[in-house]
Order: sequence, then structure tokens, then C-alpha cells
Amino acid sequence: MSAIEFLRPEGWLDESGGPRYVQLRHRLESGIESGVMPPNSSLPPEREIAEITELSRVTVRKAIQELVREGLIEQRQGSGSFVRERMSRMEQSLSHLTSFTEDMARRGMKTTSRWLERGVFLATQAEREGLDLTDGAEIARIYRLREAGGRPMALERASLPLDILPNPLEVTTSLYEVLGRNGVRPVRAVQKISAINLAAREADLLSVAEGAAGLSIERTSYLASGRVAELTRSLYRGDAYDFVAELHL
Ligand code: 16G
Repeated sequence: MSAIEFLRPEGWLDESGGPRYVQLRHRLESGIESGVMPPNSSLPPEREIAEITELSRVTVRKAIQELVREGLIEQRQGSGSFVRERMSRMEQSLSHLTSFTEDMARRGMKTTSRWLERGVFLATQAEREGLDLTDGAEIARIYRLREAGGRPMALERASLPLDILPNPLEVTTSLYEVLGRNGVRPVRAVQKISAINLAAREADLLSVAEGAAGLSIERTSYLASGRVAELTRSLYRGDAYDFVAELHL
């Protein structure tokens, strides 16, 4: 059955059934739950929904806005409304210094990366300060969209001193695996986590709506000698992750 057939008003729209936008919202919710409108499918345009249900466009818009707020539907600029893919949230421990690849492997998921930048660059001021480098220093920088089980999870930009990672092209899957092989895997890290709203470009790469909630995590990691080995900023989809810390007295 097509979405528009499913929305024919016979059988669900009822004069005495309460506010009409609420009835339409429930109908759309059941269409999403039953799979008539599967994840990533587009919703029929407002105009068509209004025609078939004989409801006003204002009523249709109100029902859709509520589903957007609930996170069931997302609006993509210029291309309409889509059923959102629902993520099962993941828990990540805040007490173990693990890599993304290891975290996902533990859940039986394969990781892939889309490379956005990978090479040797002149360090920015923030990188020089964070990595304790002098003016004019070069660094290895890798910027990637990290996917697990084919789904975008995080955007991650890592900067490392060149003597820690002389050849960034060596990193094809796991950065920590390469560092481990070269005897420079960090042993300690400090993370700062903040809530953000994802800007248009980042939201687009992560397949969420502009302004969607995200988590920004800055990790500074250290070698046993105390030297800074890595400065990484990760932007996680807010709907994908729970970070869990264990506390002891
Ligand atoms: C994690 C780390 C990141 C590290 C990466 C290495 C957080 C917030 N960040 O994503 O700092 O660079 O793992 O992963 O956990 P890889 O070895 O799979 O490339």
C-alpha cells in the first residue's frame, strides 16, 4: 500500500475523534511503525495529504511539525519531509581509553570511514597550543566521517605531531592500531564533552537535520612519558550515543 492510500480518511478520521491534527499525527505514526512509510522514504507533499484527507494545509503542517519534534520525521531543505531512520543508542564507557574501531568491534559492528582530509599540514594556533609545538610546525591531520554498520556516527578530526604519525596515509582503518604498531599508542586521555547543535554541513554529513543535537568531544591523549600524542575533536550524532561513567567513592 502506498503512503497516500494509507492516508485515505475512511476508517480513521472521525468527526468526534478529537483534534484533527492529532488524528492525522496518529495515522502517520502508525504508518511509520507498521512500515508503510519505511525509514528514509519521503512523505507525500503537504498539498497531497491535505487533498486526500480533506484537511487544511495548516492542520497537515501542524501534525507534521509535531512528528518533527518527536524525531520521527526530518525536514530536508528543498526536498521535503522524510521518515527518520531510528538508531539504537550505543553506550560508551568513559573510563577506558579505547578506539572507535575497538568500540564498534565489541558490538559486532564493522567500521568504515569516509575521508574528508588526510595529510601533513601547517599547524593552526590551536593545534600548536594543544600539541605543545612551536611556530611553523607541521602536523599530521586526519578528518573522517566514521560509520558503523553502514550508518554515519561521528565526524572526527585528529591532529598529531609528525614524529608520532609521520605518514598519515598509513591510517586506513584504525589510527590507534597504527600508533600501537609504531609503539606510540596513548595510555591516558582527557576528554571534554559539550552539547552542540549541528551546523548545516556537519548535519548533512551525519544525515541528520540542520540544528539537530550533537555531542562535541575533545580528546587530548598522552604517551606514558606525559607527552601529548593526539588532539581530536569528534562530533557525535546526539541520537546515537550515551556516554557512561562509573564513579567510585
Ligand atoms: C575515538 C576517540 C578518538 C580516537 C579514535 C581512534 C572518542 C571521543 N574519540 O573515536 O580520539 O582518535 O577513537 O579510533 O572516543 P580508530 O583507532 O578507530 O581510528
